[in-house]
Amino acid sequence: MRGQKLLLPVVLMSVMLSFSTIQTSHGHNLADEPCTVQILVPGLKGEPGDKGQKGAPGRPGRVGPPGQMGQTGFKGEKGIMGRYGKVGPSGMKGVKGEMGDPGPQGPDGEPGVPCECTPIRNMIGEMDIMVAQLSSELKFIKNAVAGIKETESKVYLLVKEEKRYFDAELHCQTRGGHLAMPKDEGANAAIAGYITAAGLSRVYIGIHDLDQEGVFIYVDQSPMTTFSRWRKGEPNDAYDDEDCAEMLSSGEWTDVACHPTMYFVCEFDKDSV
Ligand SMILES: [Ca+2]
Ligand SMILES: [Ca+2]
Repeated sequence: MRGQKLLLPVVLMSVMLSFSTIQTSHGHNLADEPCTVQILVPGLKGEPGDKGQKGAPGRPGRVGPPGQMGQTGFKGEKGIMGRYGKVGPSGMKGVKGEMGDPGPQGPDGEPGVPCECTPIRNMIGEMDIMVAQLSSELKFIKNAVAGIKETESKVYLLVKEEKRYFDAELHCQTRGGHLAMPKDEGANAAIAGYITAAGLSRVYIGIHDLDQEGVFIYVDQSPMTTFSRWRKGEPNDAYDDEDCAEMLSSGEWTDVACHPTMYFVCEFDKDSV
């Protein structure tokens, strides 16, 4: 650029000098001039040259301003259906429908795995015990319903379960009573009638001499006073092994061993029944 700027004044100077030289040439002889200055004068215009080759395409022009909105054209054809939209919110719960038909039976299941059976066996064992107790209670109630004998103050129950003396007393105690303890003729007769009515010949009653041989007392530890119904020749403590007592259907008593099992009669106070 600097070169171009310097070139312009040089050319102007040359033109001015050329102009003065031309003026001079009209008025004076050039050879007469004492100071000769070599002046460059442009030549005549030459012949037009050949047409040059086509130049490279120019750079793209700047983007023009936006055009005005065109007129509304004809309505286009219907486009293709768009994509489905998002799933909407859940609707209200519908009314319950009617029950369907039962389905077909499913296939058999696979065989089960062995279980930890000990706890289950224990449970079953406990349940067996409970069932046995309930059965016993039920039998007791059946007996009671079948026909309880009673006096003014006592209720007697014939238990048709063969038990040893101690077990028989325990059985009566767990139901709030004792083996029957006839302490007067009325009670003795009631029990005897019960045995006869049941078609039995003997039952345990609550009399023994376990604490002191030959001294019979009632099973509730009360002493035997004036009343007794020993059969003739009894008590005889046969074989030195008869410390308990039974009542025969006649109402008589005999001392017998305590370990044989037989039916028995319980008694309960009416006040506690
Ligand atoms: Ca005895
Ligand atoms: Ca005897």
